[in-house]
Amino acid sequence: MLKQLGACIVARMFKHLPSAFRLSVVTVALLSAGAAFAQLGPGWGPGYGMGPGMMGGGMMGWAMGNYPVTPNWGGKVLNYAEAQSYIQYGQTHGAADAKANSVTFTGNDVVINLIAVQPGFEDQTFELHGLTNPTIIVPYGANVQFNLLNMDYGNNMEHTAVITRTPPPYPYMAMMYLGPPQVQPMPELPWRSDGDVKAAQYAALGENFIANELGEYWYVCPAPQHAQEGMYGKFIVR
Ligand SMILES: [Cu+2]
Repeated sequence: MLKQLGACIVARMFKHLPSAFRLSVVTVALLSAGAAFAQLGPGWGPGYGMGPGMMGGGMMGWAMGNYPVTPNWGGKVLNYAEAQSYIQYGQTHGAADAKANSVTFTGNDVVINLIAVQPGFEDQTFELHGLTNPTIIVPYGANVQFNLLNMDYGNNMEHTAVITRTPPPYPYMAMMYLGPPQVQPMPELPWRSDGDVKAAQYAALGENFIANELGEYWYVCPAPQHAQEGMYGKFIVR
């Protein structure tokens, strides 16, 4: 199991994020230790936190309803310029290999600025470094800041990512099939506020863990039908 970190490490990792994104990170629970639950950062409203009901991989908290991002949605809201800054930051961290469709990280501190359905890319995909659903490779023992920005638009276009040992293919209701997640799952991120990408606001979240178990995982969007349609990529700790 990938070990999740406490608040002090999360705070330390904030320095790697664009300033607009820093407050969005969820201070996650020590899942493997069964420890006390998440402290939620400023601006977190009820209903979007991670409660004891989700302990042990329960996925009951997923159905948040259909909604575009609003300033009060419970996570971080980025404007278009901030979203671009987030993407660019992601493209300057990790080494992309387009041929292998992979992004390899080195060092102890890894920041992954993943995007759900970046404009110009296909529906039901993740992007990083301009690659679609790339294999993400992190070193064993690294502190991983795993961020997600949802740039998709439209009803039922909430997305999130869970890290699991369960390989594809995934059924329509992937969430019922994935088993306990390796990292405490983030809530679903609502779709952007506007069809116009430059006028829109975007939902962003992040979580933090230590990649303290070698092996092959998958990052998967558990929203109904998304993983079935290919919204996943490989995640390797080596
Ligand atoms: Cu999705």
